[in-house]
Formats: sequence, C-alpha cells, structure tokens
Amino acid sequence: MKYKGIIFDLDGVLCHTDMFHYKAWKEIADRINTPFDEEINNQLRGVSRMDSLEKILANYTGEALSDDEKEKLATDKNERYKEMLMQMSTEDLTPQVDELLKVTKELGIKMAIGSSSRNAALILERMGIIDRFDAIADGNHITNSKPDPEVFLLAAEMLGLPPSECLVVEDAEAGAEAAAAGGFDCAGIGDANKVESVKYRLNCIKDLTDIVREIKI
Ligand code: B16
Ligand code: MG
Repeated sequence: MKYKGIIFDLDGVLCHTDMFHYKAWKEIADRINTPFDEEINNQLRGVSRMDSLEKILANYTGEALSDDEKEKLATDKNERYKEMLMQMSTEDLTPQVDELLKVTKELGIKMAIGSSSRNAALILERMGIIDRFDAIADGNHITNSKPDPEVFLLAAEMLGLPPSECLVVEDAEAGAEAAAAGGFDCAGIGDANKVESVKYRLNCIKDLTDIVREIKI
C-alpha cells in the first residue's frame, strides 16, 4: 500500500463553514467600514485568523489600527463564529464524508486532521466525528500557517508516518502548496486543483472514496 495515512483538511473538505466565516468577518469589516465580499472570503480559505484579518485590512483606509485593536477585531470575529458553530450538528456530516471515513478505516489507513483552524476540535465534536481520527493537528499547535507545511508535518509525526506515506486532502491553494512543500502527495478539491503539484484532482469527496477503494491506497 502506498499510503498508510490520510491527512484531511477540515473546512472545505470534511465540512463547510465558509458562510459562518463570511458572516462573522462581514460584521467586523462593516464595523470598520471596509469592503468585504464573498470573493475576498474565498481568499481566506486555509489562512489563519490573524493572516485573514491582515488580508481584509488590505482594503482598509481608516486610521492605523494598533496590535491590540487588531487582536480585539479577531477575537470578536471568533466569538461570533463560535456562536454560529453551535448551529452545527451530526446532520452536517454528509453521507459521502461518512462513507469515506468508514472505507478508509476498514482498509486500516490511519486518519488525521491537518487544519489551520483553532476551532477544529469544536467542529469535529459538533459533527460527532472527533473519535474517528488518530491525530488532530490544528491552528492551536502551530506557529506557521498554510502554505507552510508545519501542520501537515505535525499530523504525520503524530501518526508516526513519514510524509511519503501520507496523502493530504485539501480544498485551498495554500493547503495544496503546503502539502507539496512538506513532501506530501495531495488530493485536491475546488481551488486546490489550481496547484500544479496536486496528484489526484477530485470533483467531490466521493471521488476520493472510489480512489481509496480502487487502488487501495
Ligand atoms: P479559525 P482549514 C481554516 O480551516 C479555514 O479554511 C480558514 O478560512 C480559517 O481562517 C482558518 O481555518 C482559521 O480558522 O479562525 O477557526 O482558527 O481549511 O485549514 O481546516
Ligand atoms: Mg480548507
């Protein structure tokens, strides 16, 4: 078997919280009279919270903000985002993701999360799947966010596997770049497929279940 582990990105792969991120950031952007739309929100996929704020502030024309003020904006955004996450439940686990996790487990492949989010554990708990992973590496454990490979290297280390034996599944360009930088093969969904190094281009998560079954990766 080529891969002994699969490292899943969370947002955009196993769940979809884009709209919550969008609504929470929009409230912050409105507060400081800064333009923010879904196109800018799309550029924040896989990007850490503070780096996301800096990208939003690229369009800010008001008085300079201190580090404390920026910290407050990011904290307020996160509080609103977490309130919205409480709407999530086991119903947010799609049958396709459920099946992928089952097939992967049946084949004895180890499973990890490699997410930039500091709310990864909360999201996995809300979806009722936190116990299905052998390791969780997330934004709380790293200093460099994607496209730096740190979170994936940590996830592989937690699984006790070298990068060459792990497949990363990503939806973000920054995430696919991080996988390549860490020496991982990558299966891409959506924007991640713009990155040349992506090995398996998926239309949807079900395609990965078929690949896992067929080639018994
Ligand atoms: P938080 P992923 C990423 O998760 C999201 O794609 C990105 O939009 C978000 O800014 C980042 O997590 C940080 O999230 O504010 O919850 O720590 O795609 O790497 O699973
Ligand atoms: Mg993602």
